[in-house]
Amino acid sequence: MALAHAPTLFYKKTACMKKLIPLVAFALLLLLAAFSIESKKAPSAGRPPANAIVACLPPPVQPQPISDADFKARYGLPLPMVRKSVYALSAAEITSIKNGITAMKGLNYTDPTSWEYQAAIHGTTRPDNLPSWNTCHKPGFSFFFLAWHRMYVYFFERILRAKAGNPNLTLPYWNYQTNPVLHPDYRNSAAGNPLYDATRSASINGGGALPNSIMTSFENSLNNNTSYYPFQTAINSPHGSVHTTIGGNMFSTSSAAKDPVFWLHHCNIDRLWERWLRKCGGRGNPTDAQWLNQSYTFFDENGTAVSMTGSQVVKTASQLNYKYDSLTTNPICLKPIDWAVVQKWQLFKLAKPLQLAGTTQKLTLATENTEALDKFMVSAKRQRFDFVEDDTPERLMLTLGGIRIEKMPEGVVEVYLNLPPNVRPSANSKYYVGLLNLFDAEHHGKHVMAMPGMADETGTELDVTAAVKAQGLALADLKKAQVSLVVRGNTLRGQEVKTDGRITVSDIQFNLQSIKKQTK
Ligand SMILES: [Cu+2]
Repeated sequence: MALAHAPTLFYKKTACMKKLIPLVAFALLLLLAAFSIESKKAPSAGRPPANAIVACLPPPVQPQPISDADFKARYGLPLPMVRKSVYALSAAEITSIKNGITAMKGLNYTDPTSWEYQAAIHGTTRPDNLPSWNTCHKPGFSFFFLAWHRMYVYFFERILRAKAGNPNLTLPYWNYQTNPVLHPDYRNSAAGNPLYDATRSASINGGGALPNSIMTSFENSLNNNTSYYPFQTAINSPHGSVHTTIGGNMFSTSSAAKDPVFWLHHCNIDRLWERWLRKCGGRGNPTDAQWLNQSYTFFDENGTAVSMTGSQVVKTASQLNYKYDSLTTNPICLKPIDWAVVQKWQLFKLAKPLQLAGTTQKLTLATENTEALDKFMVSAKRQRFDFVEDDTPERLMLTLGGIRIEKMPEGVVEVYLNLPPNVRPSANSKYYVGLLNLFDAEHHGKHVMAMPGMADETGTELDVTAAVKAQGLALADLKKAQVSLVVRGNTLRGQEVKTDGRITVSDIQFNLQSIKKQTK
C-alpha cells in the first residue's frame, strides 16, 4: 500500500535536524526573554520552569493527511473494539496494560513509540522539540481540543496494544462520575508498578475521592449545551480540574501525559464527547471547513508518522474502529443545530483583581464601575435578560482570566454567584456556576508572555445563565452581584481534606451573548 504520506523516520530525523538549528536558536532567544520576564516576578509554586516555552514552536514534520482509503487499509478492523471502564477490567487485562507501559518505558525517548516520546507530544520541557512534540497547546489550538486528544489517545492505544503483545487490548476509561476514587492498581506503590506515579497528591494516591463539584460540572457541560463549541468550552473546566486535583505530573501540560492516569482521564473525556452526542436534542459534530480540514501528526505502533484531519475522527466506530461499552453505537437524533453568537455585550470588566488567600474569597460587584451595564440598559431600553428559549436566546458568560497561582490547593476552586453568608457552598445549589480552570492558568501564564496571540484563549469561561435564571435576576441585579471562590479539598475516608490556596484572578468579565439557531 502507498506509504507516500509516511516518510521514514531516518529522513525525518536528518531533515528535522537541519530545520531544528534555527528553531533551537529561536527557542533559546525566547527562553532568555521569558527568563528575564519570569525572574522579575515573584516565584510561584507548582509552575514548571520557563523553558517550557518551547511548547509553542511548530513541529518540524507535517506529512499530508492520510486518505480515508489508506487509513482503512492500514488500520481497519472488521468489528469495532470496545473500550471499557478501568473498574471492569480483569486482572489479566490490567497486567496486559502494565506490560505495554513497561515496554514503552524501556525505550529511548527518541523512539516515537516510547513512553517519553508519547508524553512529549502533549508537552515537554526537553529542548529537542522532535516531530509532533508540544502540539497540544499550540496557539489557536483550543477549537480542536477534543479532536486532537481523540487522535492522540487513538494512536497511543495502538502503540500500547502492540507493545503489550495483546491484539485485544483497548484503553480503559476512568468514569469518575460513577467512581471518583482512582483505581487501586494505579495507586499501588509497590516497586516496579508502572501504573503508579508518586508525584500525585497524597489524598489521590491515598484513595481519596475527587470533589463532587467536578462531576456536577461535567454533567452540566453535557446537559446545558446543544452546540459543539460551547460544549467543548464547558467541558474544558472540569477536565482541567481533574488534572490539577490529581496534581504532580498531571498538574502541568508539559508533564501530564507521563502519568498513566492521563490516558484513563482522556479516554473518559473522549467517551463524554460521545455521551454528549447521544443526548441528541440538536447536538452534532462541527461541520465547518476549518475544523474538518485541521490536521495533526501522530505516530503509529511502527513509528510511522500519520497525519489526520477532523473529518476523519467524527465517527469512532466506523472510522477508528472503537466504541464504548456503556454507549449505543448509533444514536437516532434530530438534525443538528448550531448556535452562533450574533451579538456580544461586555456588561462588566472588573478593575480590581479577586485575590484568594485561604479557603474562600468574595468580590462584590457594587464596588466596581457599573458604567457599561448602565449604558447597555439605557441604549437597549432593557431591564431584563432574554433567556427565553426561542430562536435567539441570550446567555450570560462569566470570564475569569489572568490567573496566577502562588499556592495550589489540594482540590478544586469552585465559583459561586451570590452565595449568601451562612449558606454552605454546594455544587447542587442555584449559586454554583462552575470551576476555576487552573490547568489552563498554569500554561497560559507562560504562553501569554511569548505568544500574545494566545491572550484571547486564556481563562475560564463559565455559563452563568442557569444560575441567573434560577435566582430570578434582572440586569440591574448584577450591580450588587457577588462572585465567590471556594476551595474544596478531595475527600479522604469520608472527610474533606483541609487545604487552602493563594490565587489571583485579575481579569473578571460578565459578557452577554445573543445567540441564533442555525440548522445545519
Ligand atoms: Cu487533559
